[in-house]
Amino acid sequence: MARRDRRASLAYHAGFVGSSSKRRGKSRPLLVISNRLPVTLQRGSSGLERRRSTGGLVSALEPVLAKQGGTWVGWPGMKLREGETLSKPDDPYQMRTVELTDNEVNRYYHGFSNRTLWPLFHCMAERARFDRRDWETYEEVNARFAQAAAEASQTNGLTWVHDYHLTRTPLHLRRLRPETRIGYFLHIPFPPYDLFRLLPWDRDILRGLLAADLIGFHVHTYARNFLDCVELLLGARVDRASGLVEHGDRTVQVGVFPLGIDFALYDSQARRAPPEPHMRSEKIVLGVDRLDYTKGIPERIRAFERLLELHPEHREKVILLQIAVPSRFQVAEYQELKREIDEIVGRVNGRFATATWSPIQYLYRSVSPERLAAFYRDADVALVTPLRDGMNLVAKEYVASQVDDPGVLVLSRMAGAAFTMREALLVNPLNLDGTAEALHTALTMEEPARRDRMVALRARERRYDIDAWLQGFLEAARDKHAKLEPATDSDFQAWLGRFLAGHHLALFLDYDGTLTPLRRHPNEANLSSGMRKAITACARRSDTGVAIVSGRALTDVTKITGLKDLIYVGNHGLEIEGPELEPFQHPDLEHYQYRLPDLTHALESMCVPGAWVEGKRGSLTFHYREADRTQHESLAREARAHIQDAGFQARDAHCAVEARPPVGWDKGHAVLHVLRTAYGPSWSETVRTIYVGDDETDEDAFRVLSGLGITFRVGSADAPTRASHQLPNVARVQALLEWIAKREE
Ligand code: GDG
Repeated sequence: MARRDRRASLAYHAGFVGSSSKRRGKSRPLLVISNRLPVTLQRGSSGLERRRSTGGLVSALEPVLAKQGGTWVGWPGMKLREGETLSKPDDPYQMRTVELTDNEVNRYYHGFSNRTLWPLFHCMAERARFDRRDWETYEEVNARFAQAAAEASQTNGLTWVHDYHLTRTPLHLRRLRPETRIGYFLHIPFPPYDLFRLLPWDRDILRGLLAADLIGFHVHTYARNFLDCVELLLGARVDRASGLVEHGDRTVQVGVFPLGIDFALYDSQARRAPPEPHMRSEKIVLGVDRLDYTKGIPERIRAFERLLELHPEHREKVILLQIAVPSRFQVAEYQELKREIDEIVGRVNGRFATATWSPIQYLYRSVSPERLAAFYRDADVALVTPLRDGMNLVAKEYVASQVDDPGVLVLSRMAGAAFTMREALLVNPLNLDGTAEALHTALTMEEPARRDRMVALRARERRYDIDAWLQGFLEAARDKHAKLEPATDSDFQAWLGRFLAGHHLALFLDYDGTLTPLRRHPNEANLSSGMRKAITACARRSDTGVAIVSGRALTDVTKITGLKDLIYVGNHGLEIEGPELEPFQHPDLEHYQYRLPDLTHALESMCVPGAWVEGKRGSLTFHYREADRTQHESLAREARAHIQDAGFQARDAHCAVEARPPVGWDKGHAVLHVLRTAYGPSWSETVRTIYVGDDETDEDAFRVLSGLGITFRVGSADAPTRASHQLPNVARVQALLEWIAKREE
């Protein structure tokens, strides 16, 4: 075999990012977070015993950390007793445990991870269970992983979060360590938009992931699905060519990094492994999987049965050796699957077995790496037929182990591996006849043809091995300059062109944080001349009405904006004024005005330097932006308590707490009031509505306009929002207004 043949090239790696396959330079310590640690603990007679965990993620990452060093944060699989530790002095990297209660294991791991995300992400929606309590526990546990990582994190290294169990961890970590570099890699498929949106927490998962700086997938299809979801569900701007997402005020990279294996290790293990006594004179078709319904084991056995029906010449000459490693046995479906496989194996063996031959050998256990190496090396065919699989490492390990007479790989086209392993015989795992025929082709293929295919497969896997994957990801993660070009007129045209065509526009604009950046003191937040011009140009159009909507008192927002002929909404909607509009004042405002002095007094008495009270008619805001950061939380807590004691509603704003009369009237009510009074009760038929705002209080307007208008949330996109679109900053708001002002009549 042309073992040193490096000519076979692979354009595939030139994905969105991470196209390099250069060897690693100076290595930095890594912080890896995954659900499971690479070792699983068992308590035996001699105390704690460590076993290597089985599964693709550990196979991929263990060699990386073993060579590079660093810290691995994860769950050890059981509860440790007082004084017990997992680590040993000669471990090449540190392990830090996250402990879980039985309830958490049930709801976070068996529940949300394995009964919700796992089936849904593998496009098996009918198997997915949606349970709010599972989700809540998942959220809590994800936050705990982030906390453990923050405690362990090195200052200069990358924190690398792995897999579907921890989709919310990047967001929790970002809150704890705003400046840290976060990478995320998903080991399973990412489903298409139409399936993903079945998840009641779809947006939360996306926001959780987008808190990372770099999000990696195995293949382009998954990355494309993810970008579709981000665009359609979060209204974020995406650039598919460069794999960039504008998520609020941050740019996130999305990359394709097909995982490779430690090729040299599998190659050398195969050369060293002693012959396996299980291997007999018959040809061997090998299957190796965790026992999982995604792996297509029943279908595989039926396809093998079909081979024996269609091509009886293989009877007594071939056996299927299926190794199935026990997995997730607490989940009922896995027990059911185990029963189903037992039955099919029994039936097929019963149907075809002779005195000296049984067609299927089924090992329901894990085998040692040495034995696995021998099985891989000596199998004539590897039958790898998952119904869906993120990548599938077994296919790659088999190829790396073909050091003698080359075998043939029969591979499901539904595995991520099929995107690159083109020289395998690719099959549809649900088409039993097709798989049986491919198996027949594999078993009867002449040696030169087998060799040609295997040479190409091996060359690619040797070149794009685990080191290349690691290097590609780390290089991309270090790139701090990836930035999406700001939104342009063509983006605005795409979002709004058809929506606005031929209609009058009611444009609602929040003031602070939307039309001006937030300043130390509200008095300093003046409109720039460019913004002033843009608003004026919008208002000048006969088909556009502009309203400024603010939490400031009406007189204050009118004065600081200083533009005539606009509608002004002050005090979060409690006061409204505008040309040709009957002035509005909420009837309860007077009543609450009399209750303000006591509250003002109470809040002023707790003002430390940098904190102050802004009085308004019937409401007030307690500001603490300029106070020492360490005091922020306690100031907010104390202010909320005072506000509630005084009978007002407390709402958090940017470094401020607002005291609002509890009258069930907010910016959303005010927007509807303006629309109805200015445009009549059928306003939704004649007017198009756009609302642009940056904070929590604007969510009330986003909520009432959902389905009725187009809404933009400005700034950070980490908090949940009802807005249909995102804008990163005030400059883009201005660009949007400029486009609105000059749009076609
Ligand atoms: C997830 C994704 C993706 C299996 N049986 C034994 C054994 N194994 C090892 C194999 C291989 C690993 O387990 C299985 O990896 P896969 O990739 O096939 O599948 P998942 O566990 O589902 O992994 C998958 C992977 O993550 C990585 O991103 O490829 O798509 O689902 O390494 O060798 N190892 C030993 N004895 C066994 O009996 N020693």
